[in-house]
Amino acid sequence: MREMEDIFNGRFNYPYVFLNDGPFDENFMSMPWSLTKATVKFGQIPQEHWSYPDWIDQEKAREERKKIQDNKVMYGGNESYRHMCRFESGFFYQHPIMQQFEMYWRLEPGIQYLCDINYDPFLYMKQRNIKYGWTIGIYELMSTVPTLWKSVRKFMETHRELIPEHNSLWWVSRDNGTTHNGCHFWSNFEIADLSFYRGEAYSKFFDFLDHEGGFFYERWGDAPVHSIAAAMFLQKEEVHWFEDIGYLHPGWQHCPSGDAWLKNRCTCDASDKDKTITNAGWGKCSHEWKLLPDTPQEIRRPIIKHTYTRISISHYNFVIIAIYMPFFYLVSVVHGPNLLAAKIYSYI
Ligand SMILES: Nc1nc2c(ncn2[C@@H]2O[C@H](COP(=O)(O)OP(=O)(O)O)[C@@H](O)[C@H]2O)c(=O)[nH]1
Ligand SMILES: [Mg+2]
Repeated sequence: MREMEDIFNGRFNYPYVFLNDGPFDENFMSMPWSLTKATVKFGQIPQEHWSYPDWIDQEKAREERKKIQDNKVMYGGNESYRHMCRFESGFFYQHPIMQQFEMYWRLEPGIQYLCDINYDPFLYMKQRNIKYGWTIGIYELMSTVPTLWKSVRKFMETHRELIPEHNSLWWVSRDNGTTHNGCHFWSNFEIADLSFYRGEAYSKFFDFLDHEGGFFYERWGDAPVHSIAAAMFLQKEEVHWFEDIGYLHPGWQHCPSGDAWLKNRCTCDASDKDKTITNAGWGKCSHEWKLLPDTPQEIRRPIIKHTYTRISISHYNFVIIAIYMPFFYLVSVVHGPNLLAAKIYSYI
């Protein structure tokens, strides 16, 4: 949060929202006030957004978790991680605090911003009618989503009317929808227009996937769900690669190069092959985005040419949101220092 203030929000003062499945402790809630002048809100997630829907067989879910854990899949045996992924897929934008906001920017523990951001990405998107912004595109661990694409195909067959002809599906499937290549926007960073999630297409899509059960019987992440939805329902011009934003989430970083690196005072090393997403390997997806054909001019959704003064957006229409788990220190003590606990512990 301090970094966010330093590189961007200290000048823009967008409000922060913290959401948690349990109550926040007083100590945690007192911290942000020393870091920001912006409004900070804390919200508890309603139980129905962080629990099993009645069509899920919890015994089967437990057995499947065990199998996935035995196969050493990351977070394979973790039950709360599944609730988190389902919440981030279908409910965060429905939280009562979020109702007043039009757009959001997701923040997570352990991330770093590596360059200054000298303009307002919310307005940048708004002025160009961009619905979804990302920095890192990466391949998925396919063992977490073995049947996701089968479900997506079922949805596509029954909801053709929701899918525009010039979508971005090529980015997630190179064989005309037969298979999923695993490319997804790494959703630990995303700036998006909440109307995308609240609209008919996404709502029906999430509801359909939720009934398929893969959030619990497999380990479907919100990243592939958001990404496939963006690819399916949006045209290329409505999705934007923030190539100029230097960003690190433990594991990978996107480091701008050339003029942007200098101008924005980046601290990262673009040639660091162990961290930087490049045009090869895991990061190939990012660069392949550029190979996606443009939507023909004549059928592009109208690009709204607002000027700053003509759009009546107050700062309070946009929000920076984080979800936080104060109990992970406890987890690390009870279960030993697994990767997740260690990461969260170091953040706390
Ligand atoms: N409140 C709450 N947040 C969680 C829980 N599990 C994960 N999160 C949050 O979900 C986001 C993703 O979790 P993270 O551990 O970073 O997983 P990764 O980025 O997929 O490796 C972070 O914002 C975490 O704080 C949970 O059980 N409760
Ligand atoms: Mg994370």
